[in-house]
Amino acid sequence: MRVGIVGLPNAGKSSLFTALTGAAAEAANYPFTTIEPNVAVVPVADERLDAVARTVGSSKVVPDTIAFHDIAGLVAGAHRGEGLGNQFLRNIRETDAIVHVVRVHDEPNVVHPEGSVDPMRDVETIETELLYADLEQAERRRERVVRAAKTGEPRIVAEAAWLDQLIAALQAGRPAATVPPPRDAPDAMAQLQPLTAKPMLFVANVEEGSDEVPAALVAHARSHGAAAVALSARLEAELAELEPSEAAAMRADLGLSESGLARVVRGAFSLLDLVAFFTAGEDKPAQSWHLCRGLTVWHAAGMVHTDMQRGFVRAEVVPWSELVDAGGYAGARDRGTLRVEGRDYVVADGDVINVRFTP
Ligand SMILES: Nc1nc2c(ncn2[C@@H]2O[C@H](COP(=O)(O)OP(=O)(O)OP(=O)(O)O)[C@@H](O)[C@H]2O)c(=O)[nH]1
Ligand SMILES: [Mg+2]
Repeated sequence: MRVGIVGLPNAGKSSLFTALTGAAAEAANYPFTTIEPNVAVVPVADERLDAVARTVGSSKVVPDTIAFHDIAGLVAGAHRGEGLGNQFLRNIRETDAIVHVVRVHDEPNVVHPEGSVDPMRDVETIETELLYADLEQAERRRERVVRAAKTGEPRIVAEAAWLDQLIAALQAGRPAATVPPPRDAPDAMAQLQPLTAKPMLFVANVEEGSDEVPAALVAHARSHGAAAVALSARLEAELAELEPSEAAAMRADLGLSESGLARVVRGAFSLLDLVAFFTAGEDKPAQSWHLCRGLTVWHAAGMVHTDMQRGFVRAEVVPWSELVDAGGYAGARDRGTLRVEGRDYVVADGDVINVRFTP
């Protein structure tokens, strides 16, 4: 899973990124600190995976990861070439979701590119730039598709008509997500990868010790099918440098219940409606994976290895808690909680899966 971080210069993107990695992405008090795309790969801790690994005697635990892409700040007018941000948007076209960092804290020492702190104005600025970036891309694509549509091929004709609709929507300020692709060209959206069709998680960068998302931002997120969490990016970046026990003590002092980062990771996952499944064997790694809800064990096999999908025969499936309860695969087989499933079985959250395949 890949996530792109967007926001105005100095909104706190690199601080959040630093917090996420515990590493030191450059975070400094002047706009455009980030001029190279930065990618942080964050493991998604899962206690269920740890329990499965212990039960079957796995050699090691390999949690699934989220890759966060930190890019330069966008400014109003980025689509006309203002600032540096626009050129970096293409680095996040291939991500699955967007984290939008909004400055809420009022620290006078941190320069604001617009001269004042106004979260909802800033949200609109960024969303407008995302719309323009999509519009530019859709127009470029339409030029090519219109030429190709002369052949009369139904798929291309349908895509051209869809692009007309999409362009009109973007011009009217509506996100690409509101224009579903046509039946004759179902992959048109996936090919274009518009930013405004991606699930969005707002991160309100609040003052230290607060964990409240401003009501207007909550309402905005809700009306756009997005989610919102609050944290102090600077505080989280500082806490990431401490020992976990020290960080927990400091969090308790500040009255913060949960790590802001746990909220970001959970928020990102809930946006995408994913289910976790596990693979594990004795003296083999125990691994977690994430798959869109509703997909089958055949899709799951393809995530683990293309050979497994190609040569798929059947899968042995057991819910993680049943496996732990039965003390291992043999016990689960005896109890009948380990089942044999065909390729159309829809994966459930927490399934432990062993694929049988012919290489
Ligand atoms: N008081 C306070 N300052 C913060 C917070 N988050 C970030 N800052 C400060 O704001 C400044 C800019 O933060 P960055 O994380 O570098 O901002 P950015 O969004 O990556 O900025 P660009 O890369 O220039 O687009 C730094 O001096 C941070 O220490 C916060 O939660 N509270
Ligand atoms: Mg930065």
